[in-house]
Amino acid sequence: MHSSIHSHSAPPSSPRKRSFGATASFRPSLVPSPHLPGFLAAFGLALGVQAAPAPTAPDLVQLDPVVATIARGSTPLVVTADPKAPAQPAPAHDGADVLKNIPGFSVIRKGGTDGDPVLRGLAGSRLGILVDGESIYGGCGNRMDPPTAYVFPAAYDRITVVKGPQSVLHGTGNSAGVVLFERDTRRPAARENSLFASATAGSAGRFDAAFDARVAAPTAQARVSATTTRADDYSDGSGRSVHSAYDRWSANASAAWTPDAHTILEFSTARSDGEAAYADRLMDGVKFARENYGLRFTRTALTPLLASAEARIFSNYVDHVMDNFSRRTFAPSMMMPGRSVSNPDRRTTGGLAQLVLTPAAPARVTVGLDTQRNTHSVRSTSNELTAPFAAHPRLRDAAFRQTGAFAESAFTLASDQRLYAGARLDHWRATDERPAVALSMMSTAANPGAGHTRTSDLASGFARYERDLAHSAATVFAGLGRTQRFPDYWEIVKNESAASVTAFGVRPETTAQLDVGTLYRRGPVRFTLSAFASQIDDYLLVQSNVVKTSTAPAMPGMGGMTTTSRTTTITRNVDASTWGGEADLGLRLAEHWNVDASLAYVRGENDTDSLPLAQLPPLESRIGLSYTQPAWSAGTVLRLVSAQGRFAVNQGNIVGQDLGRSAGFGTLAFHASWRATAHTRLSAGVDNALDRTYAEHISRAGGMVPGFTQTTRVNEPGRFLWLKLDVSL
Ligand SMILES: [Cu+2]
Repeated sequence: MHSSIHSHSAPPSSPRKRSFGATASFRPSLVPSPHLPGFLAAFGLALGVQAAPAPTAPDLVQLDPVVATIARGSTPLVVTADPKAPAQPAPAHDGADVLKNIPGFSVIRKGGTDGDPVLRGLAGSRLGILVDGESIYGGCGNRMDPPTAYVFPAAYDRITVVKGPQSVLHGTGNSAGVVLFERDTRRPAARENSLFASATAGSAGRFDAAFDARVAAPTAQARVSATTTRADDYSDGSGRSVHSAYDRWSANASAAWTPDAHTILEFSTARSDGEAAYADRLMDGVKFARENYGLRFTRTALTPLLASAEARIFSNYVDHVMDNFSRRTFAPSMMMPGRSVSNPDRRTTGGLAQLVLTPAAPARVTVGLDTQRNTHSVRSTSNELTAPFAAHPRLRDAAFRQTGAFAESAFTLASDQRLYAGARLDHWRATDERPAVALSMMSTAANPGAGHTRTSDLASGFARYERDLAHSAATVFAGLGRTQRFPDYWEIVKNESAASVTAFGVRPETTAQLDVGTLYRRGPVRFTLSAFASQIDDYLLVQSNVVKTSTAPAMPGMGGMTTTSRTTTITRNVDASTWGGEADLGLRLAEHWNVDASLAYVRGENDTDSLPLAQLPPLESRIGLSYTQPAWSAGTVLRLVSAQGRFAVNQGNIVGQDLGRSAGFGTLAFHASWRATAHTRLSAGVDNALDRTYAEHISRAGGMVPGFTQTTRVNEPGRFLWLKLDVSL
């Protein structure tokens, strides 16, 4: 539907074009080239400026009657997707949901929303999430709010996934890869207005509405978007209700000044909030408020040597409240005898400055500096009736600061050969501001590391070679990358270590990875293969249900000792290795018939413990068959997931730990779409058409929620019907 996305995924008409495509995918807004108007139109900001004279029609016209079911790679290690398009499973309501149909991704389910995305078995901070180029770190110590919980897909123009440690432009520590949720700012040649609106209704009280309006003139433009999404508790395939209802909304506004074809100054702001039930724990989220401001400046075509300059600053504030009574029947428990509330918050601010240099025709070099700092605080109560949480002061528990310098270059060695290389250095600093460590809701211990500051200097880099074969019908690539990741808040502040009540001292994680693959595109066949093998030194393993015993005098001043034991969750460094890959195939069988198929696999070892690496999804494949006419389409998708017999109970990551073996399953889905007019599209689908009862291997264990049946894992929805209407003017 967006011309931008089509021009990006269309077969490159020349190897040179493709080389720029690959580079641009890594930092789209920095690729000025007068030879590539089509490509430039694909990417906002600087590109839009550059391409200003070429495109005359607004982006948001001509809706394709196609339902996205399996997103595929367009250039080596890069997958792009259209977040506004109808998709199966049901149109996504948050940032994790929208990544589900990209091979290699899986989601750790906790309830109806706010799942944690996982790429190649790596979760949490190993998968970078940038929203309009900005970092957002959630506030919840129990990981109710991954960054994707603050993403409302319909508000964005494009999702780009860069797999592997094969770029240094998007921050540090992204060992699995990085996901970019982006909006375009393009300077139009004349006044133009556009509007995108959509409404989705589905089973279990699902209702979404979204609009995205833009008023643009050559020198200035403004854009406003808003989204809302809600759902009641869904039922699994056996008709058991799952505590999963949610209600979320977002609003974005931006204004840009484009005094000439080479300059953009843009201010943007966002607000969002929500509530969500969690089926896997004792509390629900009653507030997920985000407040955002961003400012960016881009100037292109400065001198023959300096292709562009960009600077941006941002602020993200997240205020989260969770409790055990607002969205469920209050039931006193050992862990929480009273009405408990926790109110963490986090402020993340940061900035970026970078230059794109073109020292010689076949080389382009991006150099820059980026920085972010975030502070986290929390206040809580174990009895809201007698000591309301809001009456407590917010107590800061941790502060993080990162400053990095990076350089990444693209060389065209010959018309069919390219070399990419990059390096970055990061300085990290974290301060532990907790005077005491909470051992449970009811007890604390003095923090032996109170007030301590730790620092690390981390080095990352990569090199990749790409070559076109068979007159550009095929591309093969191989890259070596290394990335170092500083431990995150959950790893060093939330958890204990084996020997102490704090894990503040654990070592950073170092990943070395080989990425190889191929893309093939000729006639009716499209095929991509990405394979990887990695060695992860000091992998930050999170282990739950660790029993710690302590001995203390039975009574002060009296004789005798008592031994008490408690269970806790610790972070520890292990050495690990993983390998696997993704393959996808698109085949045009006949004029209107298409087959799409994908396969994703990852296997990993915890070499220190001689155990399988935990929280790895099993082998998964999807096969889709669709029939497409210009005005309508229909199709079916079969998803097959094998059993997972490789697990390590109680081991995992900051989101979840292994529960044991899981069964394989298959689900069948159907979809249809009709383009009623050039500007109106109606799509519908049924997911899990056979009403199977199943759970993803990596999903969280079902919790004890009053009025609900406890299940081993949080089950996926049963049969789910949805209907979506899009209008683009
Ligand atoms: Cu929470």
